[in-house]
Amino acid sequence: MKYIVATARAPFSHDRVEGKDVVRQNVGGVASSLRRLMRDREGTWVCWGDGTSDTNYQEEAVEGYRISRVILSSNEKRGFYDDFSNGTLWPLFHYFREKIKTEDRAFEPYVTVNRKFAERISRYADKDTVIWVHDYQLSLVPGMIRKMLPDSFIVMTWHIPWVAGEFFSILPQAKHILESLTSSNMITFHTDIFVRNFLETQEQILGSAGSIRNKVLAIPLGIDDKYYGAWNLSETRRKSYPKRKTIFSIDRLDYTKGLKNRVLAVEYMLSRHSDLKGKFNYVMLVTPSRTTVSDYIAMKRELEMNIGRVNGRFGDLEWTPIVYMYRKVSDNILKNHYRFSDIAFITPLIDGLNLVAKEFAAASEDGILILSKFAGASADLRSAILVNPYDIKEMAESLYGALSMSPEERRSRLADMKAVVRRKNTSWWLSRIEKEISKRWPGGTNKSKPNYN
Ligand code: GDG
Repeated sequence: MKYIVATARAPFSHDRVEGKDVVRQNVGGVASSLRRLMRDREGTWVCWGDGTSDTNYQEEAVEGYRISRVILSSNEKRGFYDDFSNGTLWPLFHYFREKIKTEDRAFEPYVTVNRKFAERISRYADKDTVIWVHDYQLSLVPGMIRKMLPDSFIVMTWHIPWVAGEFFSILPQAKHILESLTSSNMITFHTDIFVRNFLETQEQILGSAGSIRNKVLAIPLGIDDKYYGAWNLSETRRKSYPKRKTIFSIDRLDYTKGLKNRVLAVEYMLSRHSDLKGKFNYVMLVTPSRTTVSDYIAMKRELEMNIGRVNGRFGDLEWTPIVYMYRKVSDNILKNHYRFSDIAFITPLIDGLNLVAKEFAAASEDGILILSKFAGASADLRSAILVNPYDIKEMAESLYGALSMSPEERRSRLADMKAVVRRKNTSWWLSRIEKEISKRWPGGTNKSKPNYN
């Protein structure tokens, strides 16, 4: 089987820096899983060339596959990415009703860009190719391809939540998007809840859930457990890690991630337990994201104000409760935090999956995971301490309890989670998807299969 993979973001980009072209890697688990698939299979990865030098690298051969970059004008970028994908679809699919922008203006560039992707894909497709489209930015691509290449085999993987049908119908273009998605041969989500919501939406809007039931599947994305579990760090690094108990989190700066509520939970805990002063640090790493979208700029200001208040209220010359860092860090630094933190505090208000939770479970030496029950990953990580991210008191109490959890309970919870992330890892995810493709498209799977382990 050959693949054409389509994602909005590229696995890496080329930027012009001080007169030279430099490569910028894009962080994120989806990119690394797909890189692995493409390395094992010949094929093409169609993506948006968002680097300042990417016009010079529209087609590029890497590690045995081809990258084909779609170039967008600045107006197309604004309409497709900032306005419709991140200003309309992202808040819609995370239940942020008041943030959904429904002006029709942005839909046109979204259609144009989706068409550019579909045309590019059709240029490379042949009868042996699986076309694997990813995520909400490219929701119209399956429908467009179906018209251009009626016999093609299309898989759609949706990485964010799917909401209840009634909520989805807020979107003026709801029917259009749904018709496109259901023209895929297979659609995968990360959880059973999203599958149920999707089928119910289909029934409400198109009236035909029965006919697509067997092509909609929950196959949660896994992580590369060996990569996160492999330690190559000297004892000096360990010694340089804070002596106090450490609570850790890393998230893109996004209103879905529940950052402010976490700060409020730490504040609540400190206001009730004065004995905790000086005893821990909350290391809060926040990665810049969608920095040109206005909501994100305002949110950063609000978050920093809250962190400042808590540090001002409880900190002193010797102790800053919340150590806040707003930057992207290297994988090694991230793995170091995962390994040595006592507690990971991962409490999104809602999340399609949340790879960070799984990465922490794989890498941690002896840590505790406090996880939002509204993160898709909570369906797999049942041994985490599951919390409601809207309940500040409950979060504060869970944190307080975690700070004094017995070593036996800590180890047993972590061992359970490690077993899950090891079993349902990236290889498992790719094999499951490939197996489901084979069932539905026997003619297309006569080629030899790689072993992903
Ligand atoms: C979407 C869905 C779903 C982040 N900052 C740095 C860094 N990261 C890496 C993490 C992790 C990834 O980025 C973030 O993944 P998440 O799953 O936590 O969140 P989203 O970006 O919102 O992803 C989500 C996902 O798609 C996959 O389907 O799980 O629900 O919203 O891998 O490690 N990595 C490094 N430095 C950083 O500063 N090195």
